[in-house]
Amino acid sequence: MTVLTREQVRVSRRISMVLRHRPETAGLTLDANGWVPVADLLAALRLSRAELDVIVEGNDKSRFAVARRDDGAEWIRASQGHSRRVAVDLDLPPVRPPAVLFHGTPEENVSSIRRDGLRPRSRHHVHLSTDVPTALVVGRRRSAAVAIFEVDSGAMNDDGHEFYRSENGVWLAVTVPPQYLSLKRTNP
Ligand code: HQG
Repeated sequence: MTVLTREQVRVSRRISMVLRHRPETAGLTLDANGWVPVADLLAALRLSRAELDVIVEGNDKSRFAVARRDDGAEWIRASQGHSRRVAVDLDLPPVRPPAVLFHGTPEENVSSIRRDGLRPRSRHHVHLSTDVPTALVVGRRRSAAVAIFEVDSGAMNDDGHEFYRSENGVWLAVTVPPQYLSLKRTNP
């Protein structure tokens, strides 16, 4: 995997913004499952195919997926993270999750999460990590003081709550009710 330059990271962020949150700012419309033709994205963002390929392949979290359709046309979408304001159904099958998953969040959210559980907020899903280091990275995007919740995903799934796994390995659930959450550690 190549490390992206600062300019490529900037373009990658712009692609995330367009494919997850605001396609209309690039004059694009996502299909029902979040895909747009690669050719349309390239034209809208004035990118070359080679530039896009570097960004898709060098992206640190494989945020974008490219798929070829029967007619040969290639389409691209963000694998997860869409805003609720964008009507996208990723059409992922429910999958049995690992026994536990983790969620990193700023400490200031702890009491509210203990009371209400994890909510998707502005996105379609709550995002969960398979390990504590990844959850710490997610939490640190927002605060230096991070709390880690452990999710009893096995029990939650046994009780009928569905889980999905995005193409880039992020675990997704619609909500996590408080009874499945335990605070793992604060300020590690
Ligand atoms: C919090 C990035 C108070 C939640 C990451 C989080 C991830 C509550 C924030 C992906 C709450 C929402 C998603 C409640 C949830 N009370 N706070 N009841 N329920 N929260 O950004 O998980 O780099 O929508 O803990 O790596 O931080 O963009 O979710 O702090 O995978 O690809 O509300 O985004 O991926 O924030 O991050 P977000 P997230 P990318």
